[in-house]
Formats: sequence, C-alpha cells, structure tokens
Amino acid sequence: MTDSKRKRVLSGIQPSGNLTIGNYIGAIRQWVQYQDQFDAYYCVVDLHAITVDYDQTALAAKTREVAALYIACGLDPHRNVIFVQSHLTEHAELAWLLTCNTPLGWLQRMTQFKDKAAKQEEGSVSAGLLTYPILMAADILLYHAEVVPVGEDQKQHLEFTRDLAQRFNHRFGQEVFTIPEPMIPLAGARVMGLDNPTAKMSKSETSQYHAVYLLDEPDMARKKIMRAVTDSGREIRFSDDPERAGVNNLLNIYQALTGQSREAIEAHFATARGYGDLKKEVAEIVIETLRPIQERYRELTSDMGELDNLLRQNADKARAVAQPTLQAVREAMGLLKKS
Ligand code: ATP
Ligand code: LTN
Repeated sequence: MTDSKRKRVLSGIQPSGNLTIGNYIGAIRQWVQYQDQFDAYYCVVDLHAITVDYDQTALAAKTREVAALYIACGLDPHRNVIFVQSHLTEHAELAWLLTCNTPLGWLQRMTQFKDKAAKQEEGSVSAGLLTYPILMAADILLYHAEVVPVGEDQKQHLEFTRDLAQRFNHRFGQEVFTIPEPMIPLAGARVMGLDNPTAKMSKSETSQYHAVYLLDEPDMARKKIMRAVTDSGREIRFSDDPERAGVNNLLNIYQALTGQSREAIEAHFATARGYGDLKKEVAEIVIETLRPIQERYRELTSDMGELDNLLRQNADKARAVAQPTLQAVREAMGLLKKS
C-alpha cells in the first residue's frame, strides 16, 4: 500500500517503570499486528514520565529500554517511525499553544489526574500532571494521526484530544487538526493487577507480585502468575462478578495471547482440576510469548550506538511531519512569522 492510502497512527508509552504484559496486550501487540496497514509513529513519551516523582539517574536508560522493547516486540524500525518525544521541541511547543486553548475544568475532571494526584505526596503534585493530557493531545495532533491504538484507560484522554482539536478548529476557523479515533483491543483492553484484580495492572505500581514485566525471567513470571489472587471457587469461566475478577483476568490474558474464543477456552478448562491448572497454562503461554521478545531485546541492546542512531534518524522523520503542523498552528493563532 502507498503512504497516501495508509491511515496515519500514533501512540506512546511512558518510560516510567518496567513494561508489563498489560502494556504489551493493551497497546504494543496491536501496533505490531497492524504495522503493514498503517503509516505509524510510535514515541517513547519521556516528557510525560517526568510529571510524577521519578529518578533522573534512570530516565535515559529507561527511555532506551522502552524504545528497544518496541522493536523487540516486533515493530520494524524501518517501517514504523520509532522516536523519543523530547528529541523534538515541537511537542512541548504545541502543548503550550494548546494549553492556552484548554478550559481548566476539562483538565480537573480527568480520572487519571485524580488517581495519580491522590498517589503523590501532599504538596508535590506538579502542574505538569494536570496538563499531561494537553501534551498527549499535542503528540497526536502534530502528526494528524487518524487512529490511536491504546488500552481502555486512555479512552478519556482520547475524548479530550478530540474535543480540544474540534474547539481549536472552530475557534480559528480552519481545519488545522485532524480528529483522531481511539483503537481499543477487544480482548485485553484492561489487564488487571495480579495481586489486586480490581485495579489496572500498571508499570509504576511497585509491589512485588503485581505485574509480569516483559523482561522477567521465566521463573519469575511463573511465580507471579502462580501467586495471582483468585477466589475460593474452582469453576473456570469468564465472569463479570467482581468476586471472580482474578480468574477472569487470567482468562482474559489467556484469550488475548492465544486468540481463542471464550467458548473454546471454557471448554478447554472444563476438565481442569482447579485454578492451579489455569495458572500453569497461563504462565506457559506468557513465558512463550516473552521468550522471543527477550532474545531480540538482548541482541538489540548489545549495541547501544546502533539504537541511538536509529532513534536520531527516526526523530528526523518525525520532525518532517511535526514541523509543518506546528507552523500551521502558529499561523492560525496569529503569531509573527520567524524571518
Ligand atoms: P504508569 O503506571 O506509569 O501510568 P502504565 O503501565 O499505565 O504506566 P502507560 O505508559 O500509561 O502505562 O500506558 C502505555 C499504554 O499501555 C497505553 O496505551 C495504555 O492504555 C496501555 N496499558 C497500560 N496498562 C494497561 C493495562 N493494564 N491493560 C491494558 N492496556 C494497558
Ligand atoms: N498517556 C498515555 C501515553 C501517551 C500516549 C500519547 C498514548 C502519551 N502520549 C499519544 C497515545 C498517543 C498513557 O498511556 N498513559
């Protein structure tokens, strides 16, 4: 397919911890699946990762790690533009211009802001945590992305982006921005914490048995899954009952990674002796999914110079798209042209 026919997509992940199977199932796996169909831009959103407390001595290494994992998961860096958000000044610049067009109330009602602010120490919530969705909107709108593949937790931020783009286009009387659509997977849109199946699995949650990380050794991955919180029953069926959220979560992970139907999965486990059997099988499929990713990751990170080169070249490709959009925004807003 030629570039002009392919839809433009953009997405990103924060280098804010170890990537989890939630990030893989909810986001990266879709990016890989559809890479032939899309004209794709995937960034490591380091400017988002600094909106909460973080370790400045680890940020650069984490940023490289996430970029290498994108590639290790199967994204071809020659067919997808893989880059680091802060390597382009356009993201922060557009974010400011959009900030001046964002009603404060829209930011204050974002659930991610409320959740994350509640987890920060009192008095240490940054203004950046509040304006975070504006920077995300800038990421998307700079590239005229039509589709944004994300997990379900980002749906509200996508609505925000659409509203903001429409408001801007309306206020300045031009179709400066393309209105993006979210793309949320049918299976695995919200992987839950293994130690607490009523909360989203999250890479910044540090409790030991919360999440399987993409770089966990097989033994560690198995241990975490075998310890996953379930209930006192034994029937292995999909269910909306909050009491059974643990088993449902394991089944969802299994479904997302095997691609089988719910009926086939329930039939498969009908003769199981208990949740232990389900956990063993989930552990095996997770380990087998991670094995090739980890091998490729080790190869890639044996030459950091090569990875850095790739990121630099891809940032240049990204800039070629972002710069004209920013120029159009500056003009629409009436800023004096740079001579
Ligand atoms: P943090 O804990 O730092 O907020 P996170 O694990 O929530 O991190 P993000 O960087 O915020 O990860 O999200 C990256 C992508 O992964 C987004 O598309 C998000 O929707 C998706 N994602 C994150 N967690 C899950 C999950 N538990 N299930 C499905 N998708 C997820
Ligand atoms: N806020 C997103 C990460 C993110 C993103 C983006 C996702 C930043 N910029 C642009 C899609 C498109 C999150 O997952 N927490």
